[in-house]
Amino acid sequence: MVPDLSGARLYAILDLGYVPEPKIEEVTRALLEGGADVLQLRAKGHSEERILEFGKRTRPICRDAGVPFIVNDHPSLAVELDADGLHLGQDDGSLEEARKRIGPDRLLGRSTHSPTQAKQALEDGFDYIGFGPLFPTPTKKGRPGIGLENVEGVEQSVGMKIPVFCIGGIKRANLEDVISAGARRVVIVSDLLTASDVSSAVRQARLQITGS
Ligand code: TZP
Ligand code: MG
Repeated sequence: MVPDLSGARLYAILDLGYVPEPKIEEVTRALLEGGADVLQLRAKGHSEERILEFGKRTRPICRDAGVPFIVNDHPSLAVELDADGLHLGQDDGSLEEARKRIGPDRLLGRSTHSPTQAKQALEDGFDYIGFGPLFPTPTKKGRPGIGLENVEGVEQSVGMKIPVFCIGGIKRANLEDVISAGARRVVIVSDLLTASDVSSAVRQARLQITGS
């Protein structure tokens, strides 16, 4: 059975662009202690061998905490690490191809950058989507922010069927605006990873999103 993300509100990404390698375990624990509902391992520019090593250090922490562990970009690593899911961008191949490689029991997520792509990902059969970047962000350079105008519409059309995680430039400082625009679930990367106290930053964001 594919893990259930219906209760997930805050999706954290362990992006190694922000986390020094010796701190991988510490930051992973802090994200989970603070209350992240999902954790993705994102290690752009590293070899599969290295990412496997990072995954072996983080996967057990997520398993112990009962938090779904998602691998970005690499189907073979998702299988090797026995991840709960795989996240794919628009250029990372089709759902069918990925499903064949990871089997029926892992989540498949897709990054989407417009309402059309969001609806397509739902039709294709993805289990959840990321929708953004809402605002320009150094974490994903070279992509314009798509703004808040379509958040409500995508929530209504797609979010009723599969989880929609708004992403990109979301910070505790603008979270209220994002939620007011209709977002129910968010991904926050740099604002959490660059906080002086990661777990309290997560706790604060969670409180803003869920009220608890
Ligand atoms: N996909 C769209 S925006 C983004 C990704 C991976 C990065 C979001 O990071 P941040 O630091 O929360 O803006
Ligand atoms: Mg990708």
